Amino acid sequence: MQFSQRDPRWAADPIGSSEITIGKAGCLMTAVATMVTDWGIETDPGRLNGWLRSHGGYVDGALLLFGALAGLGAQFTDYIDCKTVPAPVTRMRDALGAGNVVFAAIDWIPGGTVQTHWVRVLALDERDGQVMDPWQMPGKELVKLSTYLAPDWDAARGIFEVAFYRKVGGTGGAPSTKEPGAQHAAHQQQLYVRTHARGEREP
Ligand SMILES: [Ca+2]
Repeated sequence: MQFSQRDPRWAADPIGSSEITIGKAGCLMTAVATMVTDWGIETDPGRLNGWLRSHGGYVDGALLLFGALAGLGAQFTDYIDCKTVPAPVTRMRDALGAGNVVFAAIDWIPGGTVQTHWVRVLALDERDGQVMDPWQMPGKELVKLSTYLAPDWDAARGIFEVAFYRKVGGTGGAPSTKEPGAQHAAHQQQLYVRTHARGEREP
């Protein structure tokens, strides 16, 4: 499934209880909507936003809680901060191969300060990949990862954060040996997207 955060059906809707719109800053929520849809829940970014609003899915108005999707059949399994280390490309590929879903934060103006923007990774190799980019206009969401890579960057350099999801009750592969322990997982459930607006700068 592909969705654009700028689709006029929901672009002007406020995220959660905030005044920030999906069209401006709803990249991750829109990408998440494609996962939930692919895993059998009939929804779209507008409806998912409403569900999250009424099910504790947002922190501070507009920040998406990674762990909030369990009620829709998507278990948040891990978050990797790779702003200062190479992104775990092999692990991401393995997760995709096992039928899991991977979201990545990229720098939408590649180089310098990171302008965080979330996309869903569909395929990945060392140099490039295919992503579902919610910023693109409706019908144009499938783009190359290299859209967001500076000329001297590979995939490991151009991905700054990664979130992994597994289908609840699905057959998406055996648990990884890198699977976080229970305590770690509980901590991860509290993680949310701190930089929520495309165009905003990191603190
Ligand atoms: Ca930048």
